[in-house]
Amino acid sequence: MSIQHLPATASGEEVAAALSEDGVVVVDNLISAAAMDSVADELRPWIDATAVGPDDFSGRRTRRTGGLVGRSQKCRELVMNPLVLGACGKFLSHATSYQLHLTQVIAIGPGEPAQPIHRDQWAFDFFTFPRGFEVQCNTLWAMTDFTEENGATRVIPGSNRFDDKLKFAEKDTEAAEMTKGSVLFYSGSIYHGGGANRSNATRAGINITYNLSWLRQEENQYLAVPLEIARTLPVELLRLMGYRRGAYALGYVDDLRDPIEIVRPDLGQTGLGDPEVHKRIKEQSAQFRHGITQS
Ligand SMILES: O=C(O)CCC(=O)C(=O)O
Ligand SMILES: [Fe+2]
Repeated sequence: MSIQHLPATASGEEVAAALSEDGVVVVDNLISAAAMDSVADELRPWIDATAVGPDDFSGRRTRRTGGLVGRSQKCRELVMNPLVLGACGKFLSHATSYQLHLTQVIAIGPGEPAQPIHRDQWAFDFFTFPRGFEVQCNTLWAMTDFTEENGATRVIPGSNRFDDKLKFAEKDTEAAEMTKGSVLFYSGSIYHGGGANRSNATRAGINITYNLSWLRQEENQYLAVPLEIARTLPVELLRLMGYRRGAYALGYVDDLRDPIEIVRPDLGQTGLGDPEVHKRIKEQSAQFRHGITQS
């Protein structure tokens, strides 16, 4: 099976359908190479200041630079890209809401061996989620071209339906080759890993991932993005960062206040999350009441 490619004109539904089917899909040239170069210019000082990884999984010749919402205006636009949010909204629609899971430049330097093949959802303490129950929707934006030689992500299309905790080698996988400005979408359930970089240049991508709001975020957005910066961000982005209740009782502050009120006191009682989430929370509240009166 080979990796499907969709054009930038694809809809969120089409991306989500491909993800449900294969666990992986590339959207070609979602932004132009020139636009991606300007994102890279903004990130350069942060990447240059990042140390290489401490172990084989993070990569001893790989730099992982996070905190991108706080550090980069242009990355905020990638986080909020309408096609990405459309795809995540559909793919994770079984939950009350989803949230930003992590933001990270992954810059794989020359000579880095292949990363072990894994499922990203193993981050949740290796819990085995039911087959077909998706907890993550991931993007990896190509900052450089991704080629077999320079360490394009290795994936096993269709492995979203495999058993859990399997072991694979590089030969079982295929390279997700794509041009700068393209985006690799992949589920938390797909077996994959960063490729070996056998070239003499760095392969860089921006990993922006989203997960169900009832799970913990990999990157702590509340602490990674200083409150003074958070207060300047669009409300939709704040909600995505986790400043809202993730379900009826998740993430409230003191007297059942919605967390967005702490960042934006001006929103007061109107800040109860976006209307769709608020509707679902009200439904949950009714379910709780119903459950209690039945018992
Ligand atoms: O950089 C890549 O191509 C993928 C990295 C990855 O899968 C990870 O760090 O979890
Ligand atoms: Fe991964």
